[in-house]
Amino acid sequence: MAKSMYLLWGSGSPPCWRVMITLEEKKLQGYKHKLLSFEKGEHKSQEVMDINPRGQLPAFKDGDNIIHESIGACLYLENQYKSQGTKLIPDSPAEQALMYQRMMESNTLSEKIGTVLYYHMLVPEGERHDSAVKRNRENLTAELQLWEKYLENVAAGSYLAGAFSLADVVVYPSLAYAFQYGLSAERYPKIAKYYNLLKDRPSIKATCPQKWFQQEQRAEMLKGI
Ligand SMILES: N[C@@H](CCC(=O)N[C@@H](CS)C(=O)NCC(=O)O)C(=O)O
Repeated sequence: MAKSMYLLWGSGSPPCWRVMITLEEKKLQGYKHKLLSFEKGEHKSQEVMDINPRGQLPAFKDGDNIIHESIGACLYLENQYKSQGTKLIPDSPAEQALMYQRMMESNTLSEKIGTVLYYHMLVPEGERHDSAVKRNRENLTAELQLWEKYLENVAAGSYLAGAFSLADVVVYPSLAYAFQYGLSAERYPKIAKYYNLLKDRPSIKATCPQKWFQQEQRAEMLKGI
């Protein structure tokens, strides 16, 4: 069954990582995949555009079924393979509600991390406005403080919505990405504890972006947030 699946992905991309973690958790190893280079613009290739007309990664399909949104792909895999591997959507209404809530809130988290990073990456230094830099950083700080609260009682087996779930699959890569870009573990001790509790989970370890190990130094764009 995994043989009918094809994932086009880029290393270091949190949305791609989500899908890969889900495939591991659902014991779907053996799926076909291709690593593409953002630097070389391979995400705009015809092969990607045929699956995802936005030219973004991940681009995923299962047979003729295309799901080119990472959260959609994670939900699809859990629903298609409910009884296989880890159960990623809890049964209890309270935990399920929390899981969906946190999972969808990850969109805001990713957007706020992206706003700070892309402003830095895309706007040349002399053209940056202090007011925009300040506002973007303040918005991200407020967002991270919220996640710090959400993770107040984090412990082994007690993650974003109780046991490990799709909420963690979806949120974890964005938080790991933030640390990769210099987020301070001292300022966000609960997020750091969460990061450390999950970093050696087999599905996460097996799929952790190789690109991050190749960098000489971590980037520092989120330092001081
Ligand atoms: N909402 C999409 C976002 C995908 C996305 O933004 N992918 C980035 C990599 S992290 C990308 O391909 N960027 C290249 C571009 O937008 O041209 C999802 O969750 O799958």
